[in-house]
Amino acid sequence: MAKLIVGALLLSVLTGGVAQLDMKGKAFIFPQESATAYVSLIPQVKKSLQNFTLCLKAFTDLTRPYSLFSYNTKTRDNEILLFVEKVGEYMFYVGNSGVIFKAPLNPYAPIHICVSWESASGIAELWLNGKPLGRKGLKKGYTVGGEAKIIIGQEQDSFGGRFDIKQSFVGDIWEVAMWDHVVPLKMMDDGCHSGNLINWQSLIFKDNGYVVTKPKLWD
Ligand SMILES: *[C@@H]1O[C@H](CO)[C@@H](O)[C@H](O)[C@H]1NC(C)=O
Ligand SMILES: [Ca+2]
Repeated sequence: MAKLIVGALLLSVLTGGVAQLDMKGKAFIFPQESATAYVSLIPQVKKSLQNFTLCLKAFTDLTRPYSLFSYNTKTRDNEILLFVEKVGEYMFYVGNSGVIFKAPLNPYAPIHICVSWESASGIAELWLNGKPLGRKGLKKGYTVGGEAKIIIGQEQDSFGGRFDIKQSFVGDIWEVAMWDHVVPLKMMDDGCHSGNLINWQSLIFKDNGYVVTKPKLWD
């Protein structure tokens, strides 16, 4: 009973169409190319980051560039960005610096992508579909700002806006998770939903424009 009351309070406190839902088994569909459809993800805790891990699953048949995950602060564009430049080329940005990870071409299959970054060494490690694509270094010693807008479906060039239709995502995204530490990516084979910053099973988000939630098509 006490739990129910707390739940009701929580729902009423979340304003402006923000929802907190268990998205297990579900996916966001971005069904049409647009500069208006996106989902804002709200982290469970706001904090600056010296280390983080980010995982998500996606399916698209786009061959032009598109954004998978866009994290901006008020002062810094591309604070964290996962961006596909072209089929098989994954750009990963921290603090507006980017490195590229190249994957074997396999264009029309769902992807499970995980990336971790550690400030102390600057090392970024990216895994695609359970296989490492190597390690690169960027922004050694940097701290990622905590007051962020986190957006999937569009790529931000300002704080929560300036979207480019030609970088929009069209397709499905599901099981987004983010941690404030480096998680060994070998462990991420399946079930990567419960990050302590973004937790797919207790997702705090707001969808905007033409975004549809449906049962996921792929594991
Ligand atoms: C980040 O990771 C390093 C180890 O690489 C650790 O020493 C440091 O305390 C971590 N920072 C935070 C804020 O957790
Ligand atoms: Ca940008």
